[in-house]
Amino acid sequence: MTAPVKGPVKGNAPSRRAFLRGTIAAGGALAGATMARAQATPDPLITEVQDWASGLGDGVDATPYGLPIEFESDVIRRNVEWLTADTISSINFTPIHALDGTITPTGCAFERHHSGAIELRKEDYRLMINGMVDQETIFTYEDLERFPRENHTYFLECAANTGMEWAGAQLNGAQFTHGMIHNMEYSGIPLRTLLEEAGLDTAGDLKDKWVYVEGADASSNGRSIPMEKALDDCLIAIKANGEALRKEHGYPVRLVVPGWEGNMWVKWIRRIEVMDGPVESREETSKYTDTLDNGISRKWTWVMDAKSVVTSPSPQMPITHGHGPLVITGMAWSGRGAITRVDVSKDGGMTWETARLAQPGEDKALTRFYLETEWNGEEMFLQSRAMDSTGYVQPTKNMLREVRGENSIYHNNCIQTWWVKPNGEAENVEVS
Ligand SMILES: Nc1nc2c(c(=O)[nH]1)N[C@H]1C(S)=C(S)[C@@H](COP(=O)(O)O)O[C@H]1N2
Ligand SMILES: [Mo]
Repeated sequence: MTAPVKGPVKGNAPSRRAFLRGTIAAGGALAGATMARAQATPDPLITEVQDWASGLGDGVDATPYGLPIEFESDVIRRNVEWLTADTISSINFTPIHALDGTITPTGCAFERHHSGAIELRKEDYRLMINGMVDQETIFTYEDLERFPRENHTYFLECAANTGMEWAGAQLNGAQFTHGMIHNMEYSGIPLRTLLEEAGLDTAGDLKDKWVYVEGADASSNGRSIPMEKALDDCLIAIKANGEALRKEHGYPVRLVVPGWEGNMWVKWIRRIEVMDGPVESREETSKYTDTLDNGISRKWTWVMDAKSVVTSPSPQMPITHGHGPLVITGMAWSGRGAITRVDVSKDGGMTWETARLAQPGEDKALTRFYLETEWNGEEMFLQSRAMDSTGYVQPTKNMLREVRGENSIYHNNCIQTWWVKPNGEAENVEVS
């Protein structure tokens, strides 16, 4: 068995040496067995010259733009066929169970569209700002590139993420229960800058003013955003993770609405109208609202509340190694601020241990957490519970149901439970 922890360990993690000592003490039989086996049958991977060391690799011209190596070909976006009638107005899911760190690799970042991913050349791109501005303005892509840019990392979560889990544990995998999320570094122009360019007096009285934003695709996906948010931190993004946006994420330009539900992040954004009220479009009335038990729907539920999930172990990431050191990991995020703490429970929420944040939580971005622990085949009901900089604590499913009833689809930020069995397999379950 190799060393369970490589490199320097920060924060409240056990030191590497303590960890190794623990391994030998607790998993002594296992470590001993591994060493004995190595002596009895020499490992050809160690004793023999392998193909990859005796031949030549690919030249630098073989892969002008790289994809993951074939051995990782199962780490892909997947959809759930029965969820939608067709793949045009549909969704797929980020393979969060297999990822680490916080940045979502663009090629496997989930997509959601209402009328398909369109192909729009930069040359054909136009962004119009109209309505209650001094100077109705049309920007080309090149125009946008001439404004000062900012870089920020934010998560985007579809309001429907975890939406199939309201009535009970449904989908057996973190990818499917929590994979309508991605976290990218955006380069873009503050929306405020462009509104000012169109002559909006941002120092004037903007109370009750809104912007209505829409995309160039057939669905247009129009949404109303209160002016305060529009001027606060919204970005007109032209790059994600350092490169041009992918077609499916809104090439060449998308709106970034930090911390707010994914539907507002209009892709292929073509128009921003300054108005003196909201439009009450389809996407903000019959969709993306939450109907309570009394039949009344909650509206303007823009902010994505604090949430977290253990990504490994999980149904798609069973424990396959032996007993002894186990790394439990997952991610946490909050649309209201930064993640300040994540607790992990192994007994369905009766007792909690504080996990180690890989980095201090960042504003409206994913935070990675780890709990380095020992596992000796005992059954676990694994949960994680996020806390954010406003003091908000992620609720249990039952707490959420008490307030929201069971009619909801959207905005389910409840604590998730994975039942980890003695054989290391995991299953999506509920605890009461
Ligand atoms: N123009 C346009 N923008 C859109 C959509 C769309 O269908 N058309 N879908 C929205 C929804 S519901 C979500 S969750 C996010 C998904 O962004 P992604 O495809 O980058 O994951 O885009 C939003 N922006
Ligand atoms: Mo969405």
